Amino acid sequence: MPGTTAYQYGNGETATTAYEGPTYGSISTTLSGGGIYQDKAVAVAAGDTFCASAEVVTAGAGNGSITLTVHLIGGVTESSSKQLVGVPGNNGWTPISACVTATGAHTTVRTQFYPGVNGPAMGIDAVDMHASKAKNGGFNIGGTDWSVGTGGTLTTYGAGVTGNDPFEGARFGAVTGAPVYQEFTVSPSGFEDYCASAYVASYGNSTGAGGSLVVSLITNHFPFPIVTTSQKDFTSLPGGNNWTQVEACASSVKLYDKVRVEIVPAAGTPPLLVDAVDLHPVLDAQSGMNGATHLWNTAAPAFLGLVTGSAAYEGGQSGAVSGVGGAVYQSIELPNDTDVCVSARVSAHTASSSVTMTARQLGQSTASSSKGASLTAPWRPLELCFRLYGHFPQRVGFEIASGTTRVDVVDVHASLVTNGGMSLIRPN
Ligand SMILES: [Ca+2]
Ligand SMILES: [Ca+2]
Repeated sequence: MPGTTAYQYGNGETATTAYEGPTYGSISTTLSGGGIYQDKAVAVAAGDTFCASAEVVTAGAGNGSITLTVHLIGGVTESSSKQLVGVPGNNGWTPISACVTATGAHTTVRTQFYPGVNGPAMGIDAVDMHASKAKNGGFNIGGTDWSVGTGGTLTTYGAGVTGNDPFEGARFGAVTGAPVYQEFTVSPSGFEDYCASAYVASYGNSTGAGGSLVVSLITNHFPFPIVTTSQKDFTSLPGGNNWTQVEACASSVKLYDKVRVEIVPAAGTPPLLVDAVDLHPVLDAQSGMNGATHLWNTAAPAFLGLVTGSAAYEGGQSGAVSGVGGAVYQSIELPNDTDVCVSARVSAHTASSSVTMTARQLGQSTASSSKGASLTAPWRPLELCFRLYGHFPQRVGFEIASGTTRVDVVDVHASLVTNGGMSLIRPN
């Protein structure tokens, strides 16, 4: 865009290290509306939803600002944005995301970043954009597409009404009394995992809302359907604009007919606020590591166990990976020139641990992308994005550097953004 400067930086070239992989993007602008974007031709119908996310930082010292917008172009443009101000510098990488839902037809989805005009250069990495099955997941067009359980309420608000601003876009949802949910039929029959994420908060400036994000895979079976569920429970959420991201992934060993995503408010707590609900199928299996891990591979000397109860991030169990120098992975086979993003939650099971989440093409010594982390007890999200060349499987998983690390909600999915890792380097 006019007035915009864009670079790709490698590690060691600036005070900022790439969030993932060897390089990150850096942009600044002198003109309003300046920035970078990428268009993807998609036949968009009313109700279709797209979610974009990335990691951003002020490149070097300072506290810059940046806006991520998903535009639906062709016809009357529809957009949703998330602005961050006072973004930390150096290596204070911060997640950003937005979801847009079409109310009419469009031809193109545009993922765009606008740095603050005349502000410091902003770093961008791990850019992901994909279709979400959850329609109106941003509640930006009111309560459309959501069902409310008996005795429950769903109210949507814009900024400046309740003491909370939307996490993204124009509005957010407030849930009381019963679950709000969406259910859709999988055709002909699903055999994939589904992962969901959402941002949640407590109404007003109170602290204390709680509840669950639930993903269910439903098999029609007379007289009662078989429901395989995974859920992320949360309590004592902060209010104001302190939105918390939660994730859950469900796996089924049976073919299923329907998928449901639910936001369940806890009884006796303030209204539960929700925004940016994203639900999508994933390319890996046993993504939630809930009770079974036999589809995960181990490379010696790695060991994969399960931890339960409060040690798990969601769904009752998490994986626990150990064995320094080994790896726990799945082989993902994809068409040539596919863009893929991977996210997961990790936490130290021992007092501290370190692990590198890696995508590595079979036969290549250089990883397609990787994201290392030194961990203590709190759960941390990790993300990476890569572009697949050639027809060889990618090993996606965790390489173990020290201690035992808990892993959960391992979400491998195709992205509609090309080179989201900002490191378009072909393997040798
Ligand atoms: Ca919203
Ligand atoms: Ca789990």
